[in-house]
Amino acid sequence: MRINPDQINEINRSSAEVLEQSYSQLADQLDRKNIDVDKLLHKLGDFQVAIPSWALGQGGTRFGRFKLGGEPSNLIEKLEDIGLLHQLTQSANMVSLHFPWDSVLDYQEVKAKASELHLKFDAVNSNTFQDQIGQSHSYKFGSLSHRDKSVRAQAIAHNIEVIETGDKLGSKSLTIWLADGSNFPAQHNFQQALERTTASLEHIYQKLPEDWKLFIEYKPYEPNFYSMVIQDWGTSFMLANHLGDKAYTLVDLGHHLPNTNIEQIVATLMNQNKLGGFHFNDSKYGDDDLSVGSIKPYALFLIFIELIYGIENNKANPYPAWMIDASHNTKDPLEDLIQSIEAIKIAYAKALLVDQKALAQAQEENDVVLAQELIQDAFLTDVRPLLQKSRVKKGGALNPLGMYRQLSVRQHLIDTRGSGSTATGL
Ligand code: PSV
Ligand code: MN
Repeated sequence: MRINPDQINEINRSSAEVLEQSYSQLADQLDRKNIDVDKLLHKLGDFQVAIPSWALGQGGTRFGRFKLGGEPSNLIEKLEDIGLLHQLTQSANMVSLHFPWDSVLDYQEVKAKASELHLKFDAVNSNTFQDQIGQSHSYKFGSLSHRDKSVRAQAIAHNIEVIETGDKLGSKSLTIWLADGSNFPAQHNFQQALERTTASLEHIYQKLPEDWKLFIEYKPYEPNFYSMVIQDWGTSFMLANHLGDKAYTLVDLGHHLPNTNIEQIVATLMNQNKLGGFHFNDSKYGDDDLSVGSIKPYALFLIFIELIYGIENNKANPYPAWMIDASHNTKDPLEDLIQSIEAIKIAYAKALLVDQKALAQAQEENDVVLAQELIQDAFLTDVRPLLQKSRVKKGGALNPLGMYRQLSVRQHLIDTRGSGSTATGL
């Protein structure tokens, strides 16, 4: 489905007056604080986040999966859904593919569809956490860390194949989320599992094209519940350092134990020029279960303050590869992604409002109270008119979620794809 741009403009027009009022009020307020509003609009307009191809269908839990209807059942349809999201939000011009879920049968067709929708291919993801039909060896007891050399070889070969596929599509990075670990004490020899993983990663790294990056994701638990081989940012950082300049740590917000100070991890990694990738989500208890900003929007804002400081001051750290990575079984995934994009941009915009000079001064003077006031003043500013203005300027929807509903997009997708169509993914 494609929305006619005239239709977008027409719906926008019905709220244009209200937007002008709220926007000019906010612009005046920011002006008085000497904030360059045009610069802000540009930064917000430029911000793009990758959409994972596996987030377009209804998520499941180990207890089951509920029917959604109209899910994309092939890669072309997945691209079309992301194209729609991009049309509405103007902030989702990248797609992150996951293999073998996204088998590419015709590269030309896939590339042509992506360029028609103004989409680029971001990081590609390998999957050595599930067994595929016809696969010679099982990953039940691990993949890159497996005791058996032939299982490791199979997992290495899969990662290399993913690089080759991504290369043909124009991707420039591989993300490895390694699900290997152990479910029970004494199941693994920790040191040996880490040694085998390091050696496997070395093989993959050798095959990485010169202009590519390798992102190493970490996760404290799940699918293994006693230990994970790459359990935390320290392990990921150590591996990335060991492999070389093209290897980086990837921070997924949901992959921390409760109350972890993620903003400090971000700052440390950027200081070391090793923050490569970033997965957005939110969680109450664990992993990437909930929509971005639905639980801890203030924590996300604090994280963005560090990200912005790092982007501006640690030039040797690459610009992070942003992606949304959330999975739950209740919402329409497209609505969820619209909400997530909005939450990310709200946190980003608020963090951009922080008066960096005044903050540095307050820190210099150990003025703890003023430092807090400065960031909270930014956090408490309603930045939504800025987001709306920047979207409308780019041809997107003033209110993406409202427009999605007004145009009955899901019903349209159900009518064209059927109520039983299912997407591959988690
Ligand atoms: C599993 O936790 C996970 O959500 C990881 O964060 C990966 O990025 C994603 O799945 C895809 O493998
Ligand atoms: Mn992730």
